[in-house]
Amino acid sequence: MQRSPSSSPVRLLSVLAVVVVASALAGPALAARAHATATIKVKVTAVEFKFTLSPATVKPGTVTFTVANKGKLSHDFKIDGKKTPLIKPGKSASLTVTLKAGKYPYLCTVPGHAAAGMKGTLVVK
Ligand SMILES: [Cu+2]
Repeated sequence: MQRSPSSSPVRLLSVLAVVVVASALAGPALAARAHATATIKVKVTAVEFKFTLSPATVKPGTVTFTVANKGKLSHDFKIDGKKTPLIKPGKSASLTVTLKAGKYPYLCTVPGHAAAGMKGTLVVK
């Protein structure tokens, strides 16, 4: 950038101020972009009385479960302390959790459903 000879100190200061503000705004945005990784998507199908997860194993990161209830009763899906609302037959809901490597049990919290088979373990590795 070439400075014109007529640049006054005041003008330089205001240019500096703009640069400072611009980098303050750009800083967090760039940091967020650098840390962002693609969200992993898992399709969950709920029926009486089981869940099918696709894929059944995921890498660590932010995982969005899209739970489709293809059964005839209402179901929900709970994993890592979070759960979807109760999902009516034919409806779906999604749930996003951030998972580290490990094994995460999941289940339907409607009484009796987990015991009947609506549970499993998601492996994150
Ligand atoms: Cu259920």
